Amino acid sequence: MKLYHAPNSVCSQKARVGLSEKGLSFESVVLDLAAGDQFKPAYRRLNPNAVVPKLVDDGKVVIESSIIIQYLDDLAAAPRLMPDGAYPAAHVRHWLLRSLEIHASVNSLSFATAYRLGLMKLPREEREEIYRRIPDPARADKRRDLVEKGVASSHVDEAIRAFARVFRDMDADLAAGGPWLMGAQYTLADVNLIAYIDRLDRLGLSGFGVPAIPRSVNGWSVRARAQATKRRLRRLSRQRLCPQCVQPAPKRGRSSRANSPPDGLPAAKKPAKPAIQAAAIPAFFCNPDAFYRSA
Ligand SMILES: N[C@@H](CCC(=O)N[C@@H](CS)C(=O)NCC(=O)O)C(=O)O
Repeated sequence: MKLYHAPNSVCSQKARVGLSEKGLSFESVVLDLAAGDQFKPAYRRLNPNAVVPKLVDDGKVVIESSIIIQYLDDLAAAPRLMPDGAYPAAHVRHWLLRSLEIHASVNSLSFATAYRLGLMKLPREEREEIYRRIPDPARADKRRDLVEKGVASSHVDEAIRAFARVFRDMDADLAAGGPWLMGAQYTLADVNLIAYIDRLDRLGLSGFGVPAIPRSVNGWSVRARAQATKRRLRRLSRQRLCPQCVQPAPKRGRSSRANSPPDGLPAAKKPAKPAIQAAAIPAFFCNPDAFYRSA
C-alpha cells in the first residue's frame, strides 16, 4: 500500500494517524507541494484534483482523506474505529462529511497567515503562476484572495464562523462525558479531527480566544494528540528537529495579546478577527509535522 502525502498537509496527517492507529505499514511517497509535485501529469492521472493524500492499494486508488481513513478501518479488523450501531455510525459519518468544510477553513487560516509569509516574497507573476496551476478555478480564486489579502480576506471570516460551529458541536459531543467524541470509544470521529485542531494550535490561534476554544475541546485535543503520537513520539530524536523547535514555545501572556497586528492587517484597524500572532508562526514552520511524521 502506497500513501502519496506531504509532511505539512493536514489531510495527509489525518491519513497517517489512521494508518498508525490501525497498525498498517505503508510505502511512503512524499510530495513537495511547494515545488508543485501534485501538478505533475503522472500524479494527476491518479488524482485529477492535484491534492494529497492519495492511497494506492494493490493498484486501486483511494482519494479524500475521510474516505481513506474509512477504507483503512475496513482493511484491518482491530482496533475497530467505526462504532457499532446505526446511530453512532451515522454520527461519526456526519463528522467525516463535515471535514470538507473544516479542511476548507483550516486551509483559509493557513494560507492567510503562515503560508502567505513565504508566498508574498515571490514576485507577483510567480504567484499568479502558482494560482494558475490549481485545476479548479474556484480554488484558485480562493487561494489568490487569501494570499494577496491575508487575514482581510472574507474567507477568513467564513473560516472563523465555521470553527465556532465546530467547537460548539464538539463541545456538545464531549458533554456526554468523553473522553472521546463518541464517549468511551476512540473512533474515526477523533482520527478525523486531530490534525485540523492541531493546526489551529500551531498557527497560534487556540490561545487567542476568537472563537474561544471550549475547555472540553482543548482537553480532547491534548488527549487526542497524545493518542496519535504514542507510537511515534519516542522515535523522534531532538536532532531531527531544527534548533528553533527545541526552544520553548513563545509565551502567550496578556501582554503578547496586545502586540502589533498580524501580517496583512493594517495597524489602525483593531482586529475584530483573531489576533494571529506573528511570533507563533515560526513554531508552525520549524516543527510542523513532528507529531505525525511517517516512520
Ligand atoms: N478534501 C480533500 C482535501 C485535499 C487537499 O486539499 N489537500 C491539500 C493538502 S492538506 C493539498 O494537497 N493541497 C495542494 C494544493 O492546494 O496545491 C481531502 O480531505 O483529502
